[in-house]
Amino acid sequence: MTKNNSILTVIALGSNLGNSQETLKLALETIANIEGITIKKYSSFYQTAPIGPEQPDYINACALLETTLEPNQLLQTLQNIENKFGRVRQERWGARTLDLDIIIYGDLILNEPDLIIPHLLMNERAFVLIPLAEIAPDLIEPKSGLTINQLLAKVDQTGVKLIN
Ligand code: A4P
Ligand code: MG
Repeated sequence: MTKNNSILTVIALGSNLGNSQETLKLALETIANIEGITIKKYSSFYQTAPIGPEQPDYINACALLETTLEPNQLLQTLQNIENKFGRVRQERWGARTLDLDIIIYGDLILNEPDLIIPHLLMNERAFVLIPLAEIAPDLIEPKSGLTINQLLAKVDQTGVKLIN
């Protein structure tokens, strides 16, 4: 917890349809303008091989936020932004113009039908852990108690390339 009861939070950004780099930039600007959210840091953009059905490569990034929004308010806010960017939900894990996931919310562990925090698959996904290690290597993932760098050491890091 930091001042004003704001919570240190991580979100992951992904896109693999349209101009994905532009989409992520605009999404970060949109998030930065939301009352109750401050972006502390954001990572470089990475080109990543798709996990799931055959589809184009993704552009992925992570951002470290401070927020006074409750987890469900934050989810709703991020979903509104996804919708604004023209996201149409089709097949699970399929291609999308913008995907915004809550990865970590302070030390909260939450298991609700529509919101699981920390993100269920973050510890297996190099496309989340590599960008996150760039901005918050020593942050602790509350379920495992391990740092991002420790989690990263356990995953296959192939298929994730830094974009210059
Ligand atoms: N939901 C539950 N927990 C969360 C959370 N922590 N953050 C619920 C955000 N949403 C959460 O998500 C489905 C529902 O998950 C939401 O309605 C919310 O209530 P969605 O975004 O509509 O659908 P999805 O993203 O297709 O499903 P899912 O299971 O969230 O997929 P992922 O895990 O987001 O994976 N490969 C690469 N290289 N890079 C990627 O970014 N992304 C995916 C999507 C697959 N392969 C990828 C990438
Ligand atoms: Mg999602």
